[in-house]
Amino acid sequence: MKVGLSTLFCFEQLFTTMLRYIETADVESIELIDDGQHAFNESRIKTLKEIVKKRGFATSVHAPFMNVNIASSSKSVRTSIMSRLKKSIQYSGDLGSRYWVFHPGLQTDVGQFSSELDWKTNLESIRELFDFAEQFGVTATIENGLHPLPFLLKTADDFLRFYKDFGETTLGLTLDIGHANVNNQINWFFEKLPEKIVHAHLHDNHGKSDEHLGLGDGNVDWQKTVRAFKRISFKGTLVIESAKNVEESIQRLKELIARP
Ligand SMILES: [Mn+2]
Repeated sequence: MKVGLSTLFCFEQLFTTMLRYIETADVESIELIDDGQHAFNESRIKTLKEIVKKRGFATSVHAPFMNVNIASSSKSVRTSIMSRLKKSIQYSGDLGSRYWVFHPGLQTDVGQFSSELDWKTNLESIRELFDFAEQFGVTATIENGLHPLPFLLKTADDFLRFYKDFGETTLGLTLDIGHANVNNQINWFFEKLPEKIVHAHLHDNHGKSDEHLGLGDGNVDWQKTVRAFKRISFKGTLVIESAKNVEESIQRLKELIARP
């Protein structure tokens, strides 16, 4: 199990400020966000590659997510979203990132009349992204969304239905513990989908909203959660995705991993 850090905690700051943070981060892996002020371009990828090489980091990339709905029922909107996401996949390939993490689609206004259309569009987009990523040597992985946002995939049962409809696949799940906590789903994901979990986002909350707190600042039982990752023989990266108390969270996680 590797310890990683998401740049979400400095997402509001300049790209150059983010670079300074990752140059000194005490982790094995960095998750970069291809959105907002940190959105990738060719020269930024070049700079990132130099830092990644110097520090010996493994990397993953968080796909653009602001105003992104892969289940959009508008053909032109969906085309534009998919082309932006594919560009992100190409950059991730250039960067040499193992995983490219993306959000499931959202129920649209049409969903209340025809929920199957949203579900079907979501499946089609996921297949397209997963296949596209494979061509660039990147593994796309889908993250569990959370209530009250109208994500089509939130609970372990949503994912069971999804995998049944999607068919035989190596598409893995990025288990977001904070999101799962809001939906009371942490145990269910470990119980129902242990072999699908390939990557993870760790942050805390009080079970009501997506607070992205430091580990131990909400009500997630981290000792139990880290034990659950050990129990399923998780081989991936536990990425700290807290917006604050990042240093403390890294140290806490390292201690929990070292505990027998
Ligand atoms: Mn997340």
